Amino acid sequence: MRTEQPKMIYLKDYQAPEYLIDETHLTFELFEDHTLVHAQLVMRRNPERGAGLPPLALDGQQLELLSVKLNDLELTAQDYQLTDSHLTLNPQTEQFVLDTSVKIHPESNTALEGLYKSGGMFCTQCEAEGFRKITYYLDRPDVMSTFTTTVIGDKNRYPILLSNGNPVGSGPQDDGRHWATWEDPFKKPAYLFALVAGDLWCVEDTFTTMSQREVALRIYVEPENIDKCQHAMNSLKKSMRWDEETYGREYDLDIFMIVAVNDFNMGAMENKGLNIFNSSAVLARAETATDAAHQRVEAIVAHEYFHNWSGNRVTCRDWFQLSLKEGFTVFRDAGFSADMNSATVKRIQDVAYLRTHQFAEDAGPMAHAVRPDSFIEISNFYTLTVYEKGSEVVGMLHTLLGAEGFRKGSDLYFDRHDGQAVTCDDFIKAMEDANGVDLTQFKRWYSQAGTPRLSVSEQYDGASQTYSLTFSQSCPATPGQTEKLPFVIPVALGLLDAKGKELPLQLAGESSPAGTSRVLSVTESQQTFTFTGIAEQPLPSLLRGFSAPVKLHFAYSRDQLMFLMQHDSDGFNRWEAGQQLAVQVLQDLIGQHQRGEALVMDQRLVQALRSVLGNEQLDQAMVAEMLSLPGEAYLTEISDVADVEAIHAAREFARKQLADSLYDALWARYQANREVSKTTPYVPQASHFARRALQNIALSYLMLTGKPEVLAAALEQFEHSDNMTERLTALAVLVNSPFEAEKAQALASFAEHFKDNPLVMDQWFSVQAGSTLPGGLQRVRELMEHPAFNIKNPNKVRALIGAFAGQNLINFHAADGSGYRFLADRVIQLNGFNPQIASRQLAPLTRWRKYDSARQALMKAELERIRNSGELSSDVFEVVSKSLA
Ligand code: B3K
Ligand code: ZN
Repeated sequence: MRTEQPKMIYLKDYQAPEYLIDETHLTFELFEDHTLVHAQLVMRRNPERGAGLPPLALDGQQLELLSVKLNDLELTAQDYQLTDSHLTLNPQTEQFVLDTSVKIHPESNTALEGLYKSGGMFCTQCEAEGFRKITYYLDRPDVMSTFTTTVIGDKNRYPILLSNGNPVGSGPQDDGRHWATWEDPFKKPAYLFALVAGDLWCVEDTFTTMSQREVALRIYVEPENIDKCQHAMNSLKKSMRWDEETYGREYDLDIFMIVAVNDFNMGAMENKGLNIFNSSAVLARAETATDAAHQRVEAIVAHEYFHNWSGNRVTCRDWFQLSLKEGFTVFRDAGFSADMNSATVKRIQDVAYLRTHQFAEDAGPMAHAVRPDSFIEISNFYTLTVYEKGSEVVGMLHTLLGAEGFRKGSDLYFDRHDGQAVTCDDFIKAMEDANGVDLTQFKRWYSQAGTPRLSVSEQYDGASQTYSLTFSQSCPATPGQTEKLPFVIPVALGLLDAKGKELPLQLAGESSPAGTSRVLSVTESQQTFTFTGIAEQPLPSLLRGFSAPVKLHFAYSRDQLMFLMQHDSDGFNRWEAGQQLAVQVLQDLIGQHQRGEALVMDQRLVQALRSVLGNEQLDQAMVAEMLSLPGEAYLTEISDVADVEAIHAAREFARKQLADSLYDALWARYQANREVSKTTPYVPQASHFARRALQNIALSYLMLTGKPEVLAAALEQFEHSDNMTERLTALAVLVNSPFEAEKAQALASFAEHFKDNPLVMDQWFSVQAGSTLPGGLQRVRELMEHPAFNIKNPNKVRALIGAFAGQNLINFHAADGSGYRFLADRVIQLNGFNPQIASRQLAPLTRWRKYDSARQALMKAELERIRNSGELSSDVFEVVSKSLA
């Protein structure tokens, strides 16, 4: 908790550190009621900062200082200053050795930052600024040191003692305790430090790198989870190979370890050689984890592994540069997932997520640039903008430079900056130098917040056989940024003739056509491109593969969208045409609902989806994606004022219409796929994911008809599936159905069967929290009393409270404000023990400007109540104060 008003920190104030740390030697003595940390730091004046020996201010929070020695001489209280955030002393020489001993309390650390206990295990989370809760240090990423770590603990409780690097020694002590020493030869910032101690089992494997070095691979888990590690291990080996083949990056240490912990604030952490994971991002097997969970494990294992180069070997100079490692690493893991599964489906899912959630962030009070220029609490900046939009920015470079040019740039970046802490500008500079291009204007993507709008108009001239596209770009004001300069927007496009064939693309001034799909670079506020040799009025397929994170506007008719759905050679754009058609149709229905009219749906949507459903050639995962209507959150994001009831009513009406009209086709595909599922053993691979995705979306439509044969099918799937993907969907459709007896029975039997598996119980909570039937808040309140719920566990908070506020819009936005009050109460409660989770859960309330004036007033009142609720963490303080500003 803070004692004074939190301060804003600015990028423009960055200065290199006054002192450097070359070596860090740590000893941890673990006890049940405290831990002792002895640190020996080999330090020197930073030559970059010139002559003189200014005071040395070490970061440190919640530490009880026991002793300080400078060059072996014990200091007394007159020799240093101690505040609740710093230890300041005066070095006498350019080089010196500093020894400190502190006492800390991991056993009562509920914020899950620094050293803490999860169940019976000690673990750490230091990014971004958690290391200062372990020992006094220069806790900033541009201070890089080698580390030697000795851990001492009770042999029975903590048979496994781990830290970063390679193991160099271990042994028993006389007192029933034992020790282990680890040495990490690669210089790293303190945020990559990790320690684990516990009673853990491990799954072992090896990987031979491209230069034929053998690396030991270990995944450590609590004994009961030892049967759920194979998928993560397979994912790890695939990631290691892929990074060698795609980026030329080889692993460096002799051992790579992953540890699964149950209490973790986010997905996982890339600590050098010792990744610590939320158990939800490691454990997966057919019976307990869905296909989506399997894919998430694969992606997160890859992401954290890829950080070994993009983040660890080359790290960030300061936290404003966070996207340097995160945006790039998300881009890398997306490429990996695309290669392992269906690339088009991966792109569709990423874009749907970005447009729903990142665009909303970019339009709200917390909007910030990919490289922010100020923050109060860095923990609040692990955002969709830094991660997902940051990845889109790297993706645009890939589009503009081409795969080969991009690889030249990444090679140069890694070679030039290995072992350094650098900036986004350094990354761009490497791309420029490797390709001989000037990316000055492109860099605006790093500094300007907000989602650009790109409007496109066309002009066809039959006489000269020319076709022109005029692009106009603009970007809305965001907090602290009113004027925006034009971005570089890569627009991948094609032109279709009346038969759906792609036309050769030749721009005015070019001597011959260059392909049928190409990338235009839009760099001005308004810019026209003219194609020649166009014999008939074409239909443009714009922004293929979503080549830039913008809101595209082109006045497509519904018939044109149906045409693109059928004929576009770009799979992403076929899906996108269907989404745009659905948006238009849903917006009609929303209007009708608002005017109190009877709802009448444009049957072209039915017709379009009928043909998708009948297309046996199409990848079944694509069919499933195309059958999914835009979500309520996306419909909210694209509304000026979101009418929660109208959006929900319109979408549910459309779903029911589709279910009734397409019943036979849905039923046929459902049954065909369920038959295959019944007789095929579960394999986590794309073709199986695709079959189950179509089967499950078909079931959720079919259930809306309320027919007895569908209820029977749902019950059969629920009872007899051998995997969680089918079982959980069956449970979800029952939970959202009017069949009260069957629902109650299914929920009870599921809970009885899985009561000892916390990750499965999280899914049980989420399915109920997401039910849009009336009475949602009451159900959530009751579930908070369930023995499997625990508000101290972040996964439980996300599964119940997060799912309710983020996914159950009709219940959360109840007109009486009860949902808002409930969430504010939880935020106030969480603020008291886990500020990071409190601040994350706040997000739905920050979007108050999207709603009608009555809801705005209710949401603001809750934000004000939080603001006045007593002592706020800097995390919650920043979000609340920016939201109300
Ligand atoms: N780098 C970590 C995130 C740390 C979050 C700190 N509040 C996980 C990741 O992006 O790989
Ligand atoms: Zn990351």
